[in-house]
Amino acid sequence: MKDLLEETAKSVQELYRTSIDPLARKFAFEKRPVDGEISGGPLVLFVGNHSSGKSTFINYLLGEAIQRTGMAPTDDCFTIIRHGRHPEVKDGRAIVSNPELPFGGAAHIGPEFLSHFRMRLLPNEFLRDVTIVDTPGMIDAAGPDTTRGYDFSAGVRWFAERADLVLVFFDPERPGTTAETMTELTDSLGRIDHKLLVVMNKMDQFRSLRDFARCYGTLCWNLGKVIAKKDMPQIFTTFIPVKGAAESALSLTDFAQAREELVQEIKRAPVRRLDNILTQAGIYGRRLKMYVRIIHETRKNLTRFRNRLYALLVLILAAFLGAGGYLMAEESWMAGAITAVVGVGLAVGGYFGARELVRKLEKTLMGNLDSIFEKVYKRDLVVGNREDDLILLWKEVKPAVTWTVDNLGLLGLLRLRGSELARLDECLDKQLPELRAKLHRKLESKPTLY
Ligand SMILES: Nc1nc2c(ncn2[C@@H]2O[C@H](COP(=O)(O)OP(=O)(O)O)[C@@H](O)[C@H]2O)c(=O)[nH]1
Ligand SMILES: [Mg+2]
Repeated sequence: MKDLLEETAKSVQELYRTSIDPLARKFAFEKRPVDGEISGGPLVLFVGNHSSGKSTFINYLLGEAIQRTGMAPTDDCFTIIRHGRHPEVKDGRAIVSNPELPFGGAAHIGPEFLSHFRMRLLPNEFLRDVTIVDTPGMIDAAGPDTTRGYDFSAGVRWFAERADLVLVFFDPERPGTTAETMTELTDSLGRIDHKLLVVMNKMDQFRSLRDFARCYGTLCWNLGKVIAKKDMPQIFTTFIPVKGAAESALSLTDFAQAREELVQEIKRAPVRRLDNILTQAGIYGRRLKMYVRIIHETRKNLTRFRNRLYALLVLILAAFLGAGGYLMAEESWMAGAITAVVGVGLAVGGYFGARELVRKLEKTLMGNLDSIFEKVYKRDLVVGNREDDLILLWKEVKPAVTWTVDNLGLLGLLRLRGSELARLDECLDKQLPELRAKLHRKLESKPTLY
């Protein structure tokens, strides 16, 4: 599996380098995942409100009491739990400054975050294939983050974007907090639903089946409010046997079974990782494509207008110079010279006027980006059923377009060449799908991995 992951990561890095990076650089597009992140290995993120049982579940997975657990918010750290030959704890600063680890990007979340960030290396077999991230409770973050002293949401988002599996934990006492927790996750991401698994934990605490049904209903209702897609994420109803817990009123066999299924899902993280490396490259590539197409179209409108203005000025200048020359030769030297000078004056004044007009048009065009998007994607919006996808993508791409143009100006960007777009298309429509097909063929020949 490790070999397959390395091989895929290498192929994808190569695709980035040949077909994606040159265009992204040319158009100052946002940074792609760095090579270390691509080859970083499977990551499973645990989120949810405090005391929903995240740390207890992690200890259960590892078969040893690694993380502190308890009813009070016991832990306010993001903890990466990773395989290492000797037990060791590293602090945030050491983690982000180590180029061999794929977590350097977390430095951007800020120094306060780093003081709530640590890594535990453990010689635990389970961690050979999966790295786990435990997080502090989420619910306390529903309001503005004044009490924590660091940007908790940014931390969760950063990890959620990179994770291959995001487990969202809830417990029966707080099914109503689902909406806040999910909003926090989905709002700024939108694209993580494929890796979300919802875990309704502490099933052993229900007093009756009615109690359970009510709670499950509340959870689904809240999920429905925040998940736009038709398909619900999978919900695992489970519990972890803890010492001293009261005897359960419900039969627990099924819930124990669900726990084993959940463990299997976590063990499959490497397979998800493979898929995600490709998906991530595809999403980045599609975003880049939309971004350059919109910039290209907007820039084309502007340069066409500018060129026409300049052509008009040249015409005016030529007409005056011509008339001046004619007057000089045929009528009077003075009249000819005056006409030529007026012509040059008009052209110079016109040039500055034209520059102002071009600037104004750039502003207008940038204010009308939505209609430019509709024009460029007219066909795709009408035919095929990709409309929602495209509009969602545009929502993400638009701020990037605005940011670049605000900073560099449309005319400060170079022209998009057909061959560059063709190369990107080839990567998105041919090379990436081929890589995926090849991968699935290889995985099918190793059914134990599924
Ligand atoms: N009865 C019961 N208690 C649990 C279960 N999972 C966790 N707990 C207890 O709930 C408390 C909070 O768990 P913890 O793992 O610290 O929650 P975290 O804040 O989400 O990491 C601890 O006292 C655990 O023993 C469960 O499934 N059933
Ligand atoms: Mg915990």
